[in-house]
Amino acid sequence: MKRSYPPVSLIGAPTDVGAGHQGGRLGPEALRIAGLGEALQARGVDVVDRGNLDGPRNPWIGPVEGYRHIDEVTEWNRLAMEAVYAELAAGRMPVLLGGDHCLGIGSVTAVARHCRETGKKLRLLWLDAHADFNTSEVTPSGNIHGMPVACLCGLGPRQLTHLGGNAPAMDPSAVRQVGIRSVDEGEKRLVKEYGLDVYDMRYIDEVGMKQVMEEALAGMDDDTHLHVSFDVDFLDPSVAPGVGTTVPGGPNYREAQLVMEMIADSGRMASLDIMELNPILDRDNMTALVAVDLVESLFGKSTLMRA
Ligand code: 4U7
Ligand code: MN
Ligand code: MN
Ligand code: MN
Repeated sequence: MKRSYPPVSLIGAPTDVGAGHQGGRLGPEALRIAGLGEALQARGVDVVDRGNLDGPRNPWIGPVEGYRHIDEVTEWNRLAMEAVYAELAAGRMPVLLGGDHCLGIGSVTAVARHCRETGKKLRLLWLDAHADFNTSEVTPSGNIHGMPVACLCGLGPRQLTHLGGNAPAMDPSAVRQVGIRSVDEGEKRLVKEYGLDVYDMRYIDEVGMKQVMEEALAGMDDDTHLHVSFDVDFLDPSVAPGVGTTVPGGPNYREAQLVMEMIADSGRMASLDIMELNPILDRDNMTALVAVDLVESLFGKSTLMRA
């Protein structure tokens, strides 16, 4: 089916304050150079590039009480939240270009507020090698890009769990995680305790990506706002080496395309993050180019001839 999409706003968030490698702050520019805006225009999408948010620089110091750069992380997320919320309120689809995945806190907090105000049901699809459900007590690194899902569900420092006001952004029951293959020991306990719906690589191997996506996208209706948070390390490092935290054994190019095509077919995606691209660790911008290919599929590009 040919769909029409709401107008899209690209928002660059050039920071790596939440990560353990520097270079993610170059991600938005690499995605632009790979032709993200033009690719969406070619799909018939009306695109405006809002440029980059301007937050604090990366102080590049170690963790303090289990968190690295928490004040800088908070400020970047406040900026991201405001920018994403403004686009949603204007009836546009925000596409947040990371930057590291700590920015998912601000992005999804804005989406949750928008859902509350419009009576929509939030569904969060987290495409990642990692569960990003660490806390200061269990994190092996102190890096806050390993904590955004926990913060969104109310587990974490108050300045991040309550970024949007007086309550956490969402309930764990709205989360679906696909591609997971690296979860730390203490994190695993929390993921189980909070009942996250995790489609890990073992399950993907056993039942196939088609069934996984049918399950992960099940139960949405006309009133569902689907937010896709795409951590590029979701992909197998052979197709996407340009990330700080590669984990072998991820979805290959074709499996990832199927994921995006099935999201497009659902017709529910209303906001998107593209996170964790690190051009310093990439080769010839190949990871950014793959990300752009996948985003084209998210907006309905498909080679399918049999439908
Ligand atoms: B990403 C890690 F220990 N779990 O917390 C941690 F393995 O946003 C990695 O998914 C987190 O890329 C990766 O530091 C965060 C580590
Ligand atoms: Mn992540
Ligand atoms: Mn990851
Ligand atoms: Mn990462």
